[in-house]
Amino acid sequence: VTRISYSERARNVTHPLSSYLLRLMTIKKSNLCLSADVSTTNQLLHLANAIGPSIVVLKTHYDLVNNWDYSPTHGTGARLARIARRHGFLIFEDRKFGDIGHTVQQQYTEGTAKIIEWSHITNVNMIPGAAAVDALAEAAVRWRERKHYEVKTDISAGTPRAESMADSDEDEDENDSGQTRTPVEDESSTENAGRKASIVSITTVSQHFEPVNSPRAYENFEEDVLQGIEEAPMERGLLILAQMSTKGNFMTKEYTDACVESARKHKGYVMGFISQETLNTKPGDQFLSMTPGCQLPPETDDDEEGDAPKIQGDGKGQQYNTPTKIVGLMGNDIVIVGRGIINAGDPVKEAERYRRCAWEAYEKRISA
Ligand code: UP6
Repeated sequence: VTRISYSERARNVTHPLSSYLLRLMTIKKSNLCLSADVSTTNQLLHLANAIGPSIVVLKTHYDLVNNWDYSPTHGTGARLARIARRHGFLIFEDRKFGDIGHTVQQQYTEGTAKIIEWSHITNVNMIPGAAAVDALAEAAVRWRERKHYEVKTDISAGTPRAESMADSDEDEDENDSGQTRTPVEDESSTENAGRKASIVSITTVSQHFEPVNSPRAYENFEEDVLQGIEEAPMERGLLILAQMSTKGNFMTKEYTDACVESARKHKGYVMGFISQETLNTKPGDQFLSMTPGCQLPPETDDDEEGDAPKIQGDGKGQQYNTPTKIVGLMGNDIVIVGRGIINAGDPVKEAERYRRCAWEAYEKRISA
């Protein structure tokens, strides 16, 4: 269990997206990922907008959404990407690829969903072997090269950036939370120079950024925080499904060790693991561990963590631990919470309760 702070790790980690995420965590004081397992586009975008300030990662299962819109510029993925940029969080499509290398490459970059276009992070179930990781890494490099080329040609053509999910349209209906929000950057009107000038560096802002302790404090979220968050680097990252939260799963220690070996081979692409414990065992390992299977007992009057008995599982194989155990004891970096937040009476308030608990567990860990 590491006692090194997220900000220090951000300075040392090789993967640009891991570094960005660790800085985001420091600025937003959040190590919370929302698992947005809902069945309509509206529900998904509404949740993303409402809970965006509390989270650093939003996890999707795009194939749970009945009316997922596949349009590369106006579809669900593109709109989600805009909300992510606005609130400062990364998107993680929990695709759990698990096939031969050639097939996973196509599933990642082609087909209906074109996951690589809108999702910063995805994951792989390495049961078919490490070749699936090699293949996804190769696909990501090819994609990155193509994007790089597109941006260069687009800049010379006079527009500030080119992403498949161009931000300049007037489509604002993801604001169906009822709140009107100003986009962080009006990309349609800025030139590169203007854009750069409007982005305060993360270090500058983290120096004067006050801790956010209540939902109220988020009222000026955009002004106080978002101006300090640069856009996510145009890189893609992978998490390897090294351990599962489910009862009786077949992920042996031998399998988990092989996942770590594969991650070490692809430090520029693999950000870390979906796991139940930190898997940084060798000096120099800088992987993130993101952990599902997290619920808090219902809140009682005087105790946030709840005096109520621990929630054990969902009766369908899922097993739960509290943020305190996941982050404090097992040394994981990010807790992944789905139904614990989504099914609460007030999901926004509940997300804040999870954020506070997981963040306190982290603060205790690094100061122990
Ligand atoms: N998930 C797990 N356990 C794993 C890997 N992934 O629960 O080992 C995913 C599920 C779901 C989310 O696919 O999207 O994390 C957990 O949701 P919950 O908090 O509602 O149980």
